[in-house]
Amino acid sequence: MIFDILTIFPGMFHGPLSESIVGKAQARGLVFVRVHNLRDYAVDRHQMTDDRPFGGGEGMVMKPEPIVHALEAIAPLGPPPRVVLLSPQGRVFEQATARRYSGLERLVLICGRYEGVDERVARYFVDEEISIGDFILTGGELAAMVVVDAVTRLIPGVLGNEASAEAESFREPILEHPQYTRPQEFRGYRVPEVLLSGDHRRIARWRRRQALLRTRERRPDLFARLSLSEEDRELLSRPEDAL
Ligand code: JA5
Repeated sequence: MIFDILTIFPGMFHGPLSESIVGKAQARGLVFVRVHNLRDYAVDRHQMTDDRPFGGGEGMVMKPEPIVHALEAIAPLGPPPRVVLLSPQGRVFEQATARRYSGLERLVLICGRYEGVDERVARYFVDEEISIGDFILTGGELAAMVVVDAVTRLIPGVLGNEASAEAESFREPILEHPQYTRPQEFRGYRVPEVLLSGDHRRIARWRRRQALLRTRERRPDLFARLSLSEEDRELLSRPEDAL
């Protein structure tokens, strides 16, 4: 998988994508992340990548020429890519999007800055516009890194467990139960007794109840769509010590 990233801040990518799983995937030749400086494709002698908005208003807009020249320059450097623009105006990126991208040979990620990108780029030179969530960043760079990370871990061979990435798509949309490890007591806080009991049926029921409770509390949107079994309803209606 080849990622081509278009940005005016190429330095932002050097640390995060050389570390951890993405770094290892690059070292193993499973993914290639190439970062291109949009300033190198600017058309004027000041290498301007932004300009004032037609119609007036606050801030600056990214000029179309550097982006489109960069797209044309990198086009021959691999198979035909899918071209994605990161912006707060995009459709929300979710796990299904990551799964779809992981099947591609090549993805171009354009990082917007300032108040936005000239709309002609979004309309005529981009395949899709995506957002990583309902919050505003100072630019698309961190969002592009999120996309690279989420997609890379789904590429066969990267995690070493092909089956687990596949299994994620069939998993129930519910939050995970809480996890604990040693020591049994930390600063006076004890691990729930049930997890030390060795009673695997009881542990499974406790975990299911915790997962349901925290999903109801933290993600009512997910909880509303769960189809609860008879046992689930019973777990939720029962006090914890009656499990
Ligand atoms: C670009 C001044 O979620 C994806 C995002 C891309 C992007 C965001 S959030 N903000 C900006 C930006 O803000 O240029």
